[in-house]
Amino acid sequence: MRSAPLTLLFSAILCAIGCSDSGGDGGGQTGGAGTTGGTGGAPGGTGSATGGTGGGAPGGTSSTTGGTGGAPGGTGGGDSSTVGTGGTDAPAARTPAASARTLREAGENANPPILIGAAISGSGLNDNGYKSVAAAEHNYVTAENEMKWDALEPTPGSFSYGSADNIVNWAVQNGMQVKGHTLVWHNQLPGWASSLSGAAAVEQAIRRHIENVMGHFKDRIHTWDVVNEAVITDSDTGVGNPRMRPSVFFNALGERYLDLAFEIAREQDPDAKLYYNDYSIDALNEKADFVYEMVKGMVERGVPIDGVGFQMHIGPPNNEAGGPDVAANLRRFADLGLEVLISEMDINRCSNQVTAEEQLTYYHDIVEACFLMPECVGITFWGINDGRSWLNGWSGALCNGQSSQSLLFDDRYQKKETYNKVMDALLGR
Ligand code: 9MR
Repeated sequence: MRSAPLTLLFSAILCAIGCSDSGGDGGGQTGGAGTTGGTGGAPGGTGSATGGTGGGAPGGTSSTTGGTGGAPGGTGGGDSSTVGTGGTDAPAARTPAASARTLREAGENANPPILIGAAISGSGLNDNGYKSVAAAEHNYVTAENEMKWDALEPTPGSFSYGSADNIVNWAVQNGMQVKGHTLVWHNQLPGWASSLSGAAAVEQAIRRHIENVMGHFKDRIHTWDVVNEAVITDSDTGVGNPRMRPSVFFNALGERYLDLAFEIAREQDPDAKLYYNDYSIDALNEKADFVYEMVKGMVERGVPIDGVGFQMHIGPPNNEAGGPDVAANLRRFADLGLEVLISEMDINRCSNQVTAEEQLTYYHDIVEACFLMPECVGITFWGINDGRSWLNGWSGALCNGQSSQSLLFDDRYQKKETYNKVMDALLGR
C-alpha cells in the first residue's frame, strides 16, 4: 500500500516541523509520510492467543529520497487497547524488551515490535512437540509448501484449500499472523501451468490464481509474497550474470509480469502488505544489486509493492552474509520506502563450509542487523527443528545424509546454542 490520503500528507507536513505521536492502538499505526518520503506503516500488533488481531494499517507515502515513516503498531492484546509504538516519528533503532521467556515475547515486547516467524509444515502439526514449540516461540507463520500453486490449484480453475486451511486456522487460533507464500513463482507449479503459452493465457492464469487465493484467505491473511525468485545468477550464491529468470511468466509477459501480479494483488486487498521475496540477495552481491534496481524501478513506476523479503538461506548452496553487509543491504532497500524482512532464515552446516562458530556469529549478527532497523518488520526461520529441515534431503545442500544442523531446535525440541544467539540479538545483547 503506497498511496496516502490527503490527511496523511497534511500530517506529514506537520511532522516535518516536529511532531510526536502516541502510537498505535493495538493494531498497526498508519504509516507516516515524511516530506522526503517515508516507509509505509508496518504490520500491526501481533495479537495474542486471547484475541487482538491487530491488522496492519495502510502505509504512508514514500518517495525515492528515503526517510522513515510509520513503524509497526503495538502488540495487540485481548482488547486491542495496548498503546502501540507506531507513528510518524519512528525511532532510529528498535529498543529491545528488558527480558523475555520466548523469542515471540522478545519480538512482541520490543519497541517497535517485530514479528518472529517460522515455516510450518502440515506434517509438523501432527506432532505435539513441534506444535507447542512453534506456537510458543513464534507469532508469524509461513506455510512451507501448502500454499504454493501446485498445492492450491492442481487443475486449472479448481482449488484445493484443505492443507493450507489447516495451517492457517491453527495459526489464527494461536494468535499468529500468516504470510501467504507464494502467489507467483516458477517452481512448484502444476504441469498445466508450466506449459501455458501466450501472453493472454498466462495473464489470465495469474489473475485467476491471485484472485481466488487472496479471496479465499482475505479475512485471515494480510501479508503476501506476491512474486518469488524472479531473478537468477550463474551461481546460487548470487554471483555471475544476474538477469530475469526464464519462466512461464517471464517468457510470455516479460518483466511486466511482476507489475501485473502486484497490481492484481492490490485490487484484491487494498490493505495487504505485498512483498517480493528472493534468496542470495542477503549480502551486497550482484544479484542483490540487480534486485535493488528492479524493485527501485517498480517503486518509481508506482507499482504497489510494500516490501522485500530476504530469504537468508546462509551456506551451501546459497550465499554467506555477515551482519554489517546485511545491515547495509537492508538499509538501501528500506531507503526506497519499503519494509524489509528476513523471510526464510537457516544456516546450513553441511560440508562444514560454515563452521559451528561461524554459524553462531551469523545467527547473532544477522538477526541483530534486522532487529536494529525499525523498517525490518519480521524474522522468519525456515522450519522449527533440524531433523525436518528442507536442506537435509536436497543434494545441492551437500548434506549426504547428514543433518544440516541449520535451525534453532534439536529433534527433541530442545533449544540449541543458535537459539540463545538469536535471543541475545533480540534482547540487545
Ligand atoms: O522448504 C521447501 C521444500 O520443502 C520444498 O521441497 C522446496 C521446493 O522448491 O521449497 C522449499 O521452500 C523454498 C521456499 O518456498 C522458497 N525459497 C526457497 C525455499 C527452500 O528451497
